[in-house]
Amino acid sequence: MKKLINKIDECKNRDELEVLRIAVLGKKGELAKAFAEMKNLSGDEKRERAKELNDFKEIFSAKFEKKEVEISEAELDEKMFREKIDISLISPKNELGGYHPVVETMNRIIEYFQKLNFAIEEGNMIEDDWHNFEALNLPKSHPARDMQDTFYFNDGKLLRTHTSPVQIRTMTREKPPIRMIAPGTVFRRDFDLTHTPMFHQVEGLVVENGDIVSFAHLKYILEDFLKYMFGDIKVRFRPSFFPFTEPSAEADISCLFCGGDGCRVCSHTGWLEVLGCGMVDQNVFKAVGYENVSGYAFGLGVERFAMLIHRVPDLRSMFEGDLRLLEQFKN
Ligand code: 2U9
Repeated sequence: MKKLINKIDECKNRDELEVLRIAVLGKKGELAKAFAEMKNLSGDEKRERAKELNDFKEIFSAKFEKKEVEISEAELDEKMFREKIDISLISPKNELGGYHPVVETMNRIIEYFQKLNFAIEEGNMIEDDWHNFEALNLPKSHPARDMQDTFYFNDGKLLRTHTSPVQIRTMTREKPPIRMIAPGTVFRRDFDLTHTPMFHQVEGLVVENGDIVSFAHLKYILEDFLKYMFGDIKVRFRPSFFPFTEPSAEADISCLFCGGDGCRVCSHTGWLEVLGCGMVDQNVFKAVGYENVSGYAFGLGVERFAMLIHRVPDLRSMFEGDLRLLEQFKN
């Protein structure tokens, strides 16, 4: 029986220990057998043997329990070691994205006007004929209204061709003074080297009661804005025409590529056209029910700004999502 006690030390894990427990203390185990064999002994011998066996059971059990704890602890240690997390390992590189150049440019434009207290109005991409054309003094005969130039839905609604309907809605909702910009997506049936069917605009509108807003205000703000966007450049205003402004002008900046000497990009003029503007046509004010007011408005294409700022030559690269381009704009 002593040998059985030594066998406890030979057990290397829980399973071996359990096998031993059943072999010794189990119903058909060594101890049960030894007790059964006692029936042939005489009274005194029986008592002595019973004490011997009970002592054995106590010693065996005590040692067995101790071993059980030892094995549990060893197993836990081993598990902890096996499942250890090495917090000193260098983690895989986490690639961060960045703003698309169009978004980044849009944000920079918004930032300029926000500092001057212009409100930002978004409006809807689906518009009706009145807000997109009629109220903006675009006659029924105007080519922009043609199916060739505008995306129409079957119910007569359309995808806005500029963000101007946002200004119309703001004016019909609010009274002057108004100082706002409308940044957003616009749609035109145009697709070639310099036009895409979807692009982004920022338009601005300032309206005051009475005859106090002049072309000088418009010139001052836009020149300051263009210098903020493009840095150290010259700005010039050329007479132009838009149905919704009178008088109208286009603003040019000195060519970013040749500094004004003339190159292929500026068609050897030394100037790049960057935005349109003008005093809001009184017919537009009439359409929204404004009387005795004055105001100026302007509009620009965000993709064109982004291309000029980043010296990207091809408009289509703004829409392709090519990582070789985009990865240069990571933060
Ligand atoms: C209202 C009154 C007037 C917005 C204006 C332009 C001139 C202009 C073009 C720039 C490049 C469109 O993206 S582009 O093709 N825009 O030249 N936009 S004045 O005039 C308004 C707008 C709303 C109520």
